[in-house]
Amino acid sequence: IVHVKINGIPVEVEAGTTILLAARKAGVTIPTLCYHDDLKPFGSCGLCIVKQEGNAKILRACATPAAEHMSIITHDPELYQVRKTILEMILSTHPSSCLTCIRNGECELQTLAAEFGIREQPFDVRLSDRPKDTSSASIVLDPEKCIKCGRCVQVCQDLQGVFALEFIGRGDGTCMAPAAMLQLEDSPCVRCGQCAAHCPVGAIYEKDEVAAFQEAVADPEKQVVVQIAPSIRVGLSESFGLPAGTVTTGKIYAALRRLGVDAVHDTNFGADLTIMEEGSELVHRLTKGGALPQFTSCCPAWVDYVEKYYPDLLDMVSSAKSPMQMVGAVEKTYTAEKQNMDPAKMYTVAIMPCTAKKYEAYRDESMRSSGYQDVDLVLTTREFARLIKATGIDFLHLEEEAADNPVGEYSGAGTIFGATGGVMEAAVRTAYHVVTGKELENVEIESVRGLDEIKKGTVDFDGTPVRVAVVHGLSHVAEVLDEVRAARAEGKQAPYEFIEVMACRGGCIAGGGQPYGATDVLRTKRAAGLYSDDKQSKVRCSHQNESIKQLYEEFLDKPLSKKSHHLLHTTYQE
Ligand code: HC1
Ligand code: SF4
Repeated sequence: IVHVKINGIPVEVEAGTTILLAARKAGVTIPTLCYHDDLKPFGSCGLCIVKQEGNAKILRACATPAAEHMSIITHDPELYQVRKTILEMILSTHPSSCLTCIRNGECELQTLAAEFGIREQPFDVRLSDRPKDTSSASIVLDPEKCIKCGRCVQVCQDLQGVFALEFIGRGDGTCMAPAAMLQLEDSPCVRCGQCAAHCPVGAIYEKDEVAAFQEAVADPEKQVVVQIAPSIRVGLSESFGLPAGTVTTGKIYAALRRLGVDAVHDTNFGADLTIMEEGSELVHRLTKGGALPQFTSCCPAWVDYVEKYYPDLLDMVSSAKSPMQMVGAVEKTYTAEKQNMDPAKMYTVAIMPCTAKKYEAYRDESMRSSGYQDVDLVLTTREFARLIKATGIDFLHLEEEAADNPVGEYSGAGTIFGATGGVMEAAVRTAYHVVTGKELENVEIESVRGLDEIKKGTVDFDGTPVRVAVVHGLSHVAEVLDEVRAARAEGKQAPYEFIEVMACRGGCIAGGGQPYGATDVLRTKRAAGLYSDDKQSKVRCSHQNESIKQLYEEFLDKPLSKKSHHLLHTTYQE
């Protein structure tokens, strides 16, 4: 423990805590642009400078540990002026197109410029002449807006271990781009969108497809059917000023109807269906043979990553499609048939917390298993929030509504898919039943919950131990994959039967398309929202979902049937 004073306010912090975090504890915010709780201090923006009483040295609060008896001054007229000049210099290489920027109203630079009362640009403006990179189906890179804070590079290299982005050039001409100035689409980018979620300005952002949604709804020839992902119900609330973790499922359904859609569905139904298929696949591999461990397959950035970096392990990835794609395929076949809709006129939309889902929907022929594009359009949570606001819907005061069945019914197991460990927990609830014929007494599997990077455990299936691992954040995924690869090279099985992988830290609740500002505090609150929703559900296991049972009885026959394989499974590309 060290004792410091921040502007005269005494605080105690653990040894090693930075001045920036000590100041937060004292209730003092020091401005920053490059700093982010998820990342190592980078020190590129210089805004967090502070003074130490009795010492002329200026310190960077983000990178300097608080030392015993330090007395820090965070704000005075001189620091104010230096910070203002830094901001003015940043603005001298930044366009003033705030009104037309995707981050208008949600930009960290804009907020600081407003707080510091910057009314003119005292320096000559020099803008980057590098063109926008629109090659990716998921994200857009706009070098003109880049403030060179380095967050995206750190996210991509350190959190995700992908190295799609790096610093290119020097001085004024520096920008963040793929090596050799490749286009994003030709780079190793796996479209996770974490760079966009961490960018403080509008230099990297989701591909905005709100207009396509509006056109579809206005088209009398189209029947618009919308599904919402598990983590939308807990993420969207923040865009409307509600506390993190607030679940707004019923209001989201109501908002969709106000937007004019023809049917409201839930990806959670697809999550239950995925569990039936993926769980049966696991049981098949365990009992009849097949590559083990089996990896989950619902996260498209993870699938992209394993295809690009570990193609030798692709046979271990479950062939089950993601819940989103399963829902799309079911909507254009079973639902169309049942509800007398013409699949050719159906326009299927998925609201997702994820930028990679935009790519997944178009990735290959297997995503057209209904005979049509199974999912026509993917909007991220942020796009969805803008759409609701632009349509003048008073979201906070909407009466809750229900989804349209059958693709609106789901179990609590489907809901928790959105948090790291949730797919594993859901799978165990059902696989236990498939293997033993019994129901789990306690369906809450605490060992796979929480933000530990790699969670391991053994589940007892009535005498048969099943070793599981859960990993999130692609750089940690690489650690597990290296272990699996090394075991295979020795002709052995790594010590797991089933591994859940999510590309983003925390899982989909902190996906690249969720509201800005995710930190571990927020991730924990968002996950808690999903777990409490599960706790309140009457049905908590996928195999107990009546609409799923009916789908098999009326249409698919059984998990892994020929029809299930055709509609609900896919193959991977080396
Ligand atoms: Fe996810 Fe999934 S949980 S991948 O994180 O399996 O995006 O929320 O929709 O498809 O169900 C995302 C979330 C989501 C799928 C499900
Ligand atoms: Fe890197 Fe993910 Fe951004 Fe691609 S989307 S550049 S992989 S952080």
